[in-house]
Amino acid sequence: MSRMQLYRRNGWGSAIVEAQFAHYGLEVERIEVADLFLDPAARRELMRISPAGQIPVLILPDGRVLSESAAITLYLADMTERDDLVPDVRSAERPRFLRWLIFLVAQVYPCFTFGDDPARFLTDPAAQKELGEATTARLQELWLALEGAAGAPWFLGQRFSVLDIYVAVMSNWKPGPEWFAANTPKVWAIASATAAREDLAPVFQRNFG
Ligand SMILES: N[C@@H](CCC(=O)N[C@@H](CS)C(=O)NCC(=O)O)C(=O)O
Repeated sequence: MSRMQLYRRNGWGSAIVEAQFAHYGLEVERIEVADLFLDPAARRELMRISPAGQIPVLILPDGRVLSESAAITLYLADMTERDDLVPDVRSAERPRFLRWLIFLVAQVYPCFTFGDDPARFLTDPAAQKELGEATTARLQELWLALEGAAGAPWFLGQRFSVLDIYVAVMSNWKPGPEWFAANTPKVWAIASATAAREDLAPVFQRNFG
Protein backbone atom coordinates (compact mmCIF):
# COMPACT_ATOMS: atom_id res chain seq x y z
CA MET A 1 0.00 0.00 0.00
CA SER A 2 1.44 3.38 -0.92
CA ARG A 3 1.64 6.08 1.69
CA MET A 4 -0.86 8.78 2.46
CA GLN A 5 0.10 12.24 1.27
CA LEU A 6 -0.48 15.51 3.09
CA TYR A 7 -0.47 18.87 1.32
CA ARG A 8 1.15 21.16 3.83
CA ARG A 9 3.10 24.31 4.57
CA ASN A 10 5.16 25.24 7.64
CA GLY A 11 3.13 27.22 10.16
CA TRP A 12 -0.23 26.65 8.43
CA GLY A 13 -3.17 24.52 9.54
CA SER A 14 -1.66 21.36 8.06
CA ALA A 15 0.31 21.26 11.34
CA ILE A 16 -2.95 20.12 13.00
CA VAL A 17 -2.89 17.00 10.84
CA GLU A 18 0.88 16.47 11.02
CA ALA A 19 0.60 16.45 14.81
CA GLN A 20 -2.08 13.75 14.64
CA PHE A 21 0.08 11.56 12.41
CA ALA A 22 2.96 12.01 14.86
CA HIS A 23 0.73 11.15 17.81
CA TYR A 24 -0.62 8.02 16.12
CA GLY A 25 2.89 7.02 15.00
CA LEU A 26 1.76 6.91 11.36
CA GLU A 27 3.80 7.90 8.33
CA VAL A 28 2.62 10.49 5.85
CA GLU A 29 4.39 11.91 2.83
CA ARG A 30 4.55 15.69 3.04
CA ILE A 31 3.79 17.59 -0.17
CA GLU A 32 4.93 21.19 0.07
CA VAL A 33 2.48 23.90 -1.02
CA ALA A 34 3.51 27.42 -2.03
CA ASP A 35 2.18 30.50 -0.22
CA LEU A 36 -1.40 30.48 -1.51
CA PHE A 37 -1.77 34.21 -0.85
CA LEU A 38 1.19 35.05 -3.11
CA ASP A 39 0.99 32.36 -5.79
CA PRO A 40 -2.33 32.29 -7.72
CA ALA A 41 -1.13 29.40 -9.92
CA ALA A 42 -0.48 27.24 -6.86
CA ARG A 43 -3.94 28.14 -5.56
CA ARG A 44 -5.60 27.20 -8.87
CA GLU A 45 -3.69 23.92 -8.91
CA LEU A 46 -4.71 23.12 -5.33
CA MET A 47 -8.36 23.85 -6.14
CA ARG A 48 -8.38 20.68 -8.25
CA ILE A 49 -8.35 18.73 -4.98
CA SER A 50 -9.48 21.34 -2.43
CA PRO A 51 -12.55 23.30 -3.55
CA ALA A 52 -11.81 26.14 -1.14
CA GLY A 53 -8.17 26.30 -2.26
CA GLN A 54 -6.97 25.60 1.27
CA ILE A 55 -4.75 23.17 3.13
CA PRO A 56 -4.64 20.70 4.81
CA VAL A 57 -5.53 18.14 2.15
CA LEU A 58 -4.95 14.43 2.72
CA ILE A 59 -4.74 11.94 -0.15
CA LEU A 60 -5.49 8.36 0.83
CA PRO A 61 -3.39 5.52 -0.64
CA ASP A 62 -6.17 4.67 -3.11
CA GLY A 63 -6.40 8.29 -4.30
CA ARG A 64 -9.47 9.40 -2.36
CA VAL A 65 -9.22 13.01 -1.24
CA LEU A 66 -10.00 14.48 2.17
CA SER A 67 -9.96 18.23 2.64
CA GLU A 68 -11.18 20.01 5.81
CA SER A 69 -9.17 19.44 8.96
CA ALA A 70 -12.14 18.23 11.03
CA ALA A 71 -13.04 15.64 8.39
CA ILE A 72 -9.43 14.44 8.35
CA THR A 73 -9.38 14.35 12.15
CA LEU A 74 -12.53 12.24 12.43
CA TYR A 75 -11.38 9.99 9.58
CA LEU A 76 -8.00 9.29 11.21
CA ALA A 77 -9.71 8.34 14.47
CA ASP A 78 -12.05 6.00 12.56
CA MET A 79 -9.18 4.55 10.55
CA THR A 80 -6.97 3.86 13.56
CA GLU A 81 -9.93 2.73 15.69
CA ARG A 82 -8.41 4.79 18.50
CA ASP A 83 -10.10 7.21 20.87
CA ASP A 84 -7.07 8.93 22.38
CA LEU A 85 -7.46 12.09 20.26
CA VAL A 86 -11.19 11.89 19.47
CA PRO A 87 -13.41 10.73 22.35
CA ASP A 88 -15.41 7.63 21.53
CA VAL A 89 -18.90 8.08 20.19
CA ARG A 90 -20.40 6.77 23.44
CA SER A 91 -18.11 8.67 25.81
CA ALA A 92 -19.37 11.37 28.18
CA GLU A 93 -16.98 13.90 26.62
CA ARG A 94 -18.21 13.36 23.07
CA PRO A 95 -20.86 16.17 22.89
CA ARG A 96 -18.50 18.74 24.40
CA PHE A 97 -15.72 17.56 22.12
CA LEU A 98 -17.87 17.88 18.99
CA ARG A 99 -19.16 21.27 20.03
CA TRP A 100 -15.72 22.83 20.38
CA LEU A 101 -14.17 21.01 17.42
CA ILE A 102 -16.81 22.47 15.14
CA PHE A 103 -16.52 25.85 16.87
CA LEU A 104 -12.80 25.92 16.02
CA VAL A 105 -13.29 25.09 12.35
CA ALA A 106 -16.60 26.87 11.70
CA GLN A 107 -16.16 29.99 13.84
CA VAL A 108 -12.46 30.61 14.44
CA TYR A 109 -11.01 29.42 11.11
CA PRO A 110 -13.14 31.67 8.83
CA CYS A 111 -11.80 34.76 10.58
CA PHE A 112 -8.50 33.96 8.86
CA THR A 113 -10.15 33.14 5.55
CA PHE A 114 -11.70 36.62 5.42
CA GLY A 115 -9.17 38.54 7.52
CA ASP A 116 -5.82 37.31 6.22
CA ASP A 117 -6.20 39.05 2.86
CA PRO A 118 -9.33 41.24 2.79
CA ALA A 119 -8.27 42.52 -0.66
CA ARG A 120 -9.56 39.22 -2.05
CA PHE A 121 -13.08 40.28 -1.11
CA LEU A 122 -13.12 44.08 -1.05
CA THR A 123 -11.62 46.62 -3.43
CA ASP A 124 -11.86 49.71 -1.21
CA PRO A 125 -8.67 49.99 0.92
CA ALA A 126 -10.60 51.53 3.85
CA ALA A 127 -13.09 48.65 3.78
CA GLN A 128 -10.22 46.16 3.61
CA LYS A 129 -8.69 47.70 6.72
CA GLU A 130 -12.05 47.61 8.48
CA LEU A 131 -12.58 43.93 7.66
CA GLY A 132 -9.05 43.11 8.86
CA GLU A 133 -9.72 44.83 12.17
CA ALA A 134 -13.23 43.37 12.53
CA THR A 135 -12.02 39.80 12.02
CA THR A 136 -9.29 40.31 14.63
CA ALA A 137 -11.86 41.67 17.10
CA ARG A 138 -14.10 38.68 16.33
CA LEU A 139 -11.17 36.32 16.91
CA GLN A 140 -10.62 37.87 20.31
CA GLU A 141 -14.27 37.29 21.26
CA LEU A 142 -14.11 33.69 20.07
CA TRP A 143 -10.89 32.95 21.94
CA LEU A 144 -12.37 34.41 25.11
CA ALA A 145 -15.27 31.97 24.70
CA LEU A 146 -12.76 29.14 24.30
CA GLU A 147 -10.93 30.34 27.41
CA GLY A 148 -14.21 30.17 29.33
CA ALA A 149 -14.84 26.62 28.12
CA ALA A 150 -11.28 25.31 28.55
CA GLY A 151 -10.43 22.86 31.30
CA ALA A 152 -7.01 22.10 32.79
CA PRO A 153 -4.51 20.71 32.16
CA TRP A 154 -6.20 19.96 28.82
CA PHE A 155 -9.18 21.49 27.07
CA LEU A 156 -11.42 18.58 28.10
CA GLY A 157 -9.92 18.46 31.61
CA GLN A 158 -7.90 15.39 32.53
CA ARG A 159 -7.85 13.85 29.07
CA PHE A 160 -5.78 15.04 26.14
CA SER A 161 -7.55 15.37 22.78
CA VAL A 162 -7.17 16.85 19.33
CA LEU A 163 -8.78 20.05 20.68
CA ASP A 164 -5.46 20.66 22.43
CA ILE A 165 -3.65 20.27 19.12
CA TYR A 166 -5.98 22.75 17.40
CA VAL A 167 -5.50 25.24 20.24
CA ALA A 168 -1.72 24.79 20.15
CA VAL A 169 -1.52 25.37 16.39
CA MET A 170 -4.04 28.20 16.13
CA SER A 171 -2.62 30.15 19.06
CA ASN A 172 0.47 30.75 16.92
CA TRP A 173 -1.65 33.02 14.75
CA LYS A 174 -3.56 36.27 15.32
CA PRO A 175 -4.25 37.92 17.77
CA GLY A 176 -0.62 37.01 18.62
CA PRO A 177 1.34 35.57 21.55
CA GLU A 178 1.17 38.66 23.78
CA TRP A 179 -2.62 38.77 23.50
CA PHE A 180 -3.03 35.05 24.23
CA ALA A 181 -0.65 35.14 27.20
CA ALA A 182 -2.41 38.18 28.70
CA ASN A 183 -6.04 37.30 27.97
CA THR A 184 -6.37 33.53 27.69
CA PRO A 185 -4.02 31.94 30.25
CA LYS A 186 -5.74 28.53 30.18
CA VAL A 187 -5.57 28.38 26.37
CA TRP A 188 -1.96 29.53 26.48
CA ALA A 189 -1.01 26.86 29.05
CA ILE A 190 -2.70 24.15 26.95
CA ALA A 191 -0.82 25.37 23.88
CA SER A 192 2.57 25.34 25.62
CA ALA A 193 2.02 21.92 27.19
CA THR A 194 0.84 20.45 23.87
CA ALA A 195 3.79 21.79 21.89
CA ALA A 196 6.15 20.36 24.52
CA ARG A 197 4.77 16.80 24.38
CA GLU A 198 7.48 14.36 23.37
CA ASP A 199 5.64 12.99 20.33
CA LEU A 200 4.51 16.43 19.11
CA ALA A 201 7.54 18.63 19.82
CA PRO A 202 9.26 17.84 16.48
CA VAL A 203 6.08 18.84 14.59
CA PHE A 204 5.78 22.14 16.47
CA GLN A 205 9.50 22.78 16.08
CA ARG A 206 9.32 22.22 12.33
CA ASN A 207 6.22 24.37 11.89
CA PHE A 208 6.76 27.20 14.32
CA GLY A 209 10.48 27.15 15.16
N1 LIG B 1 -12.00 24.81 7.07
C1 LIG B 1 -10.65 24.53 6.66
C2 LIG B 1 -9.80 25.82 6.77
C3 LIG B 1 -8.41 25.61 6.22
C4 LIG B 1 -7.66 26.92 6.04
O1 LIG B 1 -8.19 28.02 6.18
N2 LIG B 1 -6.37 26.78 5.68
C5 LIG B 1 -5.55 27.94 5.42
C6 LIG B 1 -4.15 27.74 5.99
S1 LIG B 1 -4.13 27.69 7.73
C7 LIG B 1 -5.35 28.14 3.93
O2 LIG B 1 -5.06 27.20 3.23
N3 LIG B 1 -5.51 29.38 3.48
C8 LIG B 1 -5.31 29.74 2.13
C9 LIG B 1 -6.51 30.45 1.56
O3 LIG B 1 -7.53 30.61 2.24
O4 LIG B 1 -6.37 30.84 0.41
C10 LIG B 1 -10.07 23.41 7.51
O5 LIG B 1 -10.49 23.26 8.67
O6 LIG B 1 -9.23 22.64 7.01
